[in-house]
Amino acid sequence: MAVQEFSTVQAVQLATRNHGMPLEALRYPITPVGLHYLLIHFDIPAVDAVSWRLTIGGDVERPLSLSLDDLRGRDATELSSTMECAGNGRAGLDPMPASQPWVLEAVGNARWRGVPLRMLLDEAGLTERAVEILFTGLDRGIDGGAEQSYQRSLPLNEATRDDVLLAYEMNGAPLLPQHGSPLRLVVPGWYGMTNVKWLTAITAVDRPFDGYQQEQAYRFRLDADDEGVALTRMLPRALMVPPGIPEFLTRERIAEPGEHLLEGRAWSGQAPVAQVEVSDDGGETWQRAELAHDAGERWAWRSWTYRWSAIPGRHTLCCRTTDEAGNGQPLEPEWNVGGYANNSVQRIPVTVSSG
Ligand SMILES: Nc1nc2c(c(=O)[nH]1)N[C@H]1C(S)=C(S)[C@@H](COP(=O)(O)O)O[C@H]1N2
Ligand SMILES: [Mo]
Repeated sequence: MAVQEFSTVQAVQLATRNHGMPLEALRYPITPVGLHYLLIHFDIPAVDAVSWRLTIGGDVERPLSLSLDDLRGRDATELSSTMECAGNGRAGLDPMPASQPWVLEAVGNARWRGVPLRMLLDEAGLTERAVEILFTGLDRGIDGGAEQSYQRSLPLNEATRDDVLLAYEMNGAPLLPQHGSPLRLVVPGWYGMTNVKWLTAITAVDRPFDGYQQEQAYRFRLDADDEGVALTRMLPRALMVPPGIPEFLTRERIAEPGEHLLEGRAWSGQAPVAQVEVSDDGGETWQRAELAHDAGERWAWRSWTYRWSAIPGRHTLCCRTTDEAGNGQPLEPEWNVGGYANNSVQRIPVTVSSG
């Protein structure tokens, strides 16, 4: 995992397979599917949706094997949920940990439709022995030196929440191959890795799952010897649509003097968003932004706006959010081995022309 073993071409190879959401797409309340970010550790598996079955087994009274039509025949729930990769912000760490080189674009807000997981767990009947639910995807590969299927687990109290879905639709259409067709897990509020795609098996297990993606990856470790803590819910973050126009190669912003309506979105998996603030001097002074009245969907990002009077010169625009539990965003990131959970404030240098 040494930084020097990860070449520029390897970083570009990951970045082109796993695209981000261009930040101007923050303007859409629901991210169009093609603009939603993607993170695929291995290959997109070939799945025949007709012969595909989901098995529900392990420590259950009545194991189930369900086709897509069986699932579509159950009562459905639909909800909007913001999903963010735990590695979002990794490229802001120095040195950058060897992995998908996200700057800030590993996020999207989609409308998911599917069957509440809880309904199927009730049908199958968990036994007394069950302590966690394990989710297995059809994709296989090698990570951390070990061959594996992509697998993650959830403790029972999270797995049985009403809003945890087995989703077969994204934004009103069947899931696309890259987003987990025909069925994926959606766990609102948790970082992206929790939302297992290409589901093939759901297994009630009698001890905490210790697979690679649970116990090795996705832990916040300060150094290689640090046992660290497991990543779970998304930390708060606000992002803005970069104002003005970009220079092609550097993507540096040029804006006209005068009033600009800055707009963006904010979310937190810990508690509802309480406020958003904007700075145009690199974070020295902060002003309150206006939050839209769109708090109805708990797990969807909140829209915010701010009227910025741009005067000629160089400025660094920043935004940050605080949630109702008092969690905020630091000005500087904390380096960690995996490059996770860097929710330090977004900084956008803008040159305002003299008109
Ligand atoms: N089976 C499987 N599920 C997976 C992954 C994967 O590689 N394989 N990647 C996870 C990670 S790290 C993220 S951030 C989200 C990304 O979901 P998306 O590509 O639909 O945006 O899927 C998660 N589910
Ligand atoms: Mo991720």
